[in-house]
Amino acid sequence: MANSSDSVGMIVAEPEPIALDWTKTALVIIDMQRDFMEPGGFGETLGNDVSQLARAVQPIGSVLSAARDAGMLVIHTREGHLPDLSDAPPAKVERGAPSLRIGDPGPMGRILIRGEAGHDIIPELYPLDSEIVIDKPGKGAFYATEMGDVLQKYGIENLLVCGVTTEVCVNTTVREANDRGYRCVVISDGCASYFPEFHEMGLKMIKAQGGIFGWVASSAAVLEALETSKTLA
Ligand code: TIU
Repeated sequence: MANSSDSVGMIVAEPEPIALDWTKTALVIIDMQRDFMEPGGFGETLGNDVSQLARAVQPIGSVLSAARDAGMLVIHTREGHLPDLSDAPPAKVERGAPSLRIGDPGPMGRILIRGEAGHDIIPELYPLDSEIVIDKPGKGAFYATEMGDVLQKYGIENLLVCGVTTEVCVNTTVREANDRGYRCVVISDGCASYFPEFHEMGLKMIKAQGGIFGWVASSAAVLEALETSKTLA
């Protein structure tokens, strides 16, 4: 991002196109962890078909690669809890009838516990040492984390948001971010849900009413905007 002339991109989005200054934009990748993506993790203990989420990996990978090339701030989040569960509300741990509860030993280590294999990000999207990783105990990336301080420190005003799941951690994070004044562009094919219909409705909820929580754009549209602003430089 050498020149100011290459720092603004126009993304074809819904409900309307949006111009973003890339120097004030972060790519936020939500919870692309083995616990949600692979058999034997938290997602599967809740009764979900984890294969539903695989479709988001390639689109996220392509945007991640372009963001790295552009020098954009990249933030990865991970949902999980301390080994002593002191940050896990009983109301969350005791919820429902999962096959294993948060903290129980599973095939990828203790379910949804920081430091365990299942808590880690999938190899395809693994963070570089230079990238920021936010550990969060809740569904939203702002609650009980340093997210707000990090965005302020880097002068970020816009978020490109992707990850899993569309209607849970992606939506919660976008709602938190929207209330804090960030423009959120959600990457439609870079998100996925265990329930395809919730994915569709989760995206619709964001872009309805003139973009009540933000914008929705495809990974191709984001890549095109990045590429076009580079060639205009
Ligand atoms: N269960 C489900 O759909 N999602 C979560 O519990 N966490 C995230 O979305 N990351």
